[in-house]
Amino acid sequence: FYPAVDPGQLIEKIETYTHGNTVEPYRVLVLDDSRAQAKYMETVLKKAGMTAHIITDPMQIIHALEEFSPEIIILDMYMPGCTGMEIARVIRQQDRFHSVPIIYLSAEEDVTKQLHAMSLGGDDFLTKPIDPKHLIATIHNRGRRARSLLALMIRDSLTGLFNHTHTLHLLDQEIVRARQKDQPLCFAMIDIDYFKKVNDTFGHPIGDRVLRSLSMFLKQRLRKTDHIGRYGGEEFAIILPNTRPSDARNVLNEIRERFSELQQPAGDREFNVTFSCGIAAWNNETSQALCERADRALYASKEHGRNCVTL
Ligand code: GH3
Ligand code: MG
Ligand code: MG
Ligand code: MG
Repeated sequence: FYPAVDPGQLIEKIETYTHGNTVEPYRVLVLDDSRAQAKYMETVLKKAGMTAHIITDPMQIIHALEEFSPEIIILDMYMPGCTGMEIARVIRQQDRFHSVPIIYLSAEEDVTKQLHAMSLGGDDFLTKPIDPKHLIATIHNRGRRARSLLALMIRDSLTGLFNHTHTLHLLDQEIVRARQKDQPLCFAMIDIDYFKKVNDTFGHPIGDRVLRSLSMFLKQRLRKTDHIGRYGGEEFAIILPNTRPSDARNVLNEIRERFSELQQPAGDREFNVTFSCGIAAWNNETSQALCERADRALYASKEHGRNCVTL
């Protein structure tokens, strides 16, 4: 029933398929009520250099999504008590997994039924017994597209920084990490001063260029481990993991000063732009509470006359 896998041969095939390029292993979640089938899938996926997570009980799906955060999901069509399509619907209800590729797996050979299953939230349909090469090729195709789509979805197109939603997602992740590792964590909010005036005086395209200039500036001056997001129009958010409050304040003050000295070109004229900043050090609170405190600190900087950092 289960075709024998020759690991050596399989890996050779996969290397040809991926042109020897090393890709970050795809995280694949498999749900199949047959333990033997699930184990077999696990073997195939691992031999192909993927990270597999196997579940046999449909009730575990929500927990598995949370814990494993899969990039691709393989679902058995028929399980006791529920169908793969029902599970797909549950998966699709989660914002984060709204467009994760779902591959159905079944002995179902009726094409009409296959197409019906695909219309209900699936992306591919593979029939059992599975051809490992076909399975791996399908995962690679779906995975590559999913990753490039995701890369677009998490970024802001003007600046290339992380967008609002992803910045908050990263903040939640960093809070978990700070708690686990018992490390300090700082969150900073930046808002450009009198930006409306920049637009009014020099025009919107020049305003856009200032936003890109500040983005570049932040990227150059912050560490690789810091996360920079465009929080709103002319607001930026910075997550500084493993950073003490006084260090965060020093770094941002330095950046603030250097940026204010930067000459912004506008045709044959030049002008200067400043920003205000508010920092909050994580205090075992929720990300929302942390953001609110950073926002209040930013407001205090504005009240204080702008072009300054408040901790
Ligand atoms: P303050 O010092 O109090 O922050 O004053 P401000 O003028 O910066 O604040 P306000 O929030 O009143 O104005 C923000 C302006 O930012 C208004 C909006 O037109 C402009 N803006 C927001 N997004 C963009 C964008 O993507 N491009 C450009 N060019 N301007 C933007
Ligand atoms: Mg089954
Ligand atoms: Mg603003
Ligand atoms: Mg502003």
